[in-house]
Amino acid sequence: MTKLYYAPKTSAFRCRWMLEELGTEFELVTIDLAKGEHKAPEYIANVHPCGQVPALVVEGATYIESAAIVLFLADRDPEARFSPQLTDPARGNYLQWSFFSMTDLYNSVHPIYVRHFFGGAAASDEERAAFEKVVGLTDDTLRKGPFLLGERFSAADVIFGGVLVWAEDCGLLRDRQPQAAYLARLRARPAFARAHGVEAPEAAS
Ligand SMILES: N[C@@H](CCC(=O)N[C@@H](CS)C(=O)NCC(=O)O)C(=O)O
Repeated sequence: MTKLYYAPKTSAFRCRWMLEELGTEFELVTIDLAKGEHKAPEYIANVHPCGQVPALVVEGATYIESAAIVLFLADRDPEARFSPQLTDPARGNYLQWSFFSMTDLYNSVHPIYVRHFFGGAAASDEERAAFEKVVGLTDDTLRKGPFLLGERFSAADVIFGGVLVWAEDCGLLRDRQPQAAYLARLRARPAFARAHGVEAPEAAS
């Protein structure tokens, strides 16, 4: 059985969302970060060597790195068509937006999101400007939309959307268009809503 080590509001969300999009049967193991369950020696030894979430167990192997997990899951199920295949012309943009999301975009959002999460200061003007510059790179693509690859929803939207959710939560996104409308489209997906559920998915019971 596929197993996801997860905590709400973290990078593990994008993995849970991808699993829900794929309709994969999986066990959700919720790790209580406030209680330090991720720093337990057993967890570090057997699940995540850095004492973090997420970690995914598939067929006895354990994987870390949320975006790699999302891409891996999408590749494993080509019929779901969330991953353009190697010779598909959409493959370049797919990889571009996936990596962009976890590098430049993530770096412009994550420190502010973490501060917000722990009740710290809101984004400074410099931080807002940095976010604006980076997120603006997706303007033309999202204006055409409805998704990063056009009509086709893909795992790149899961990775990008996961970071945009943080940007919205910490007050960086506000109502910026076209990203806010795009995020509303993502939120309307049943799998997104299921991934936000506090209960383990039915499939896991
Ligand atoms: N690059 C990793 C980052 C993982 C990560 O930073 N996880 C955070 C939650 S978003 C965590 O477990 N933090 C607890 C800690 O580092 O002690 C990924 O994308 O999976």
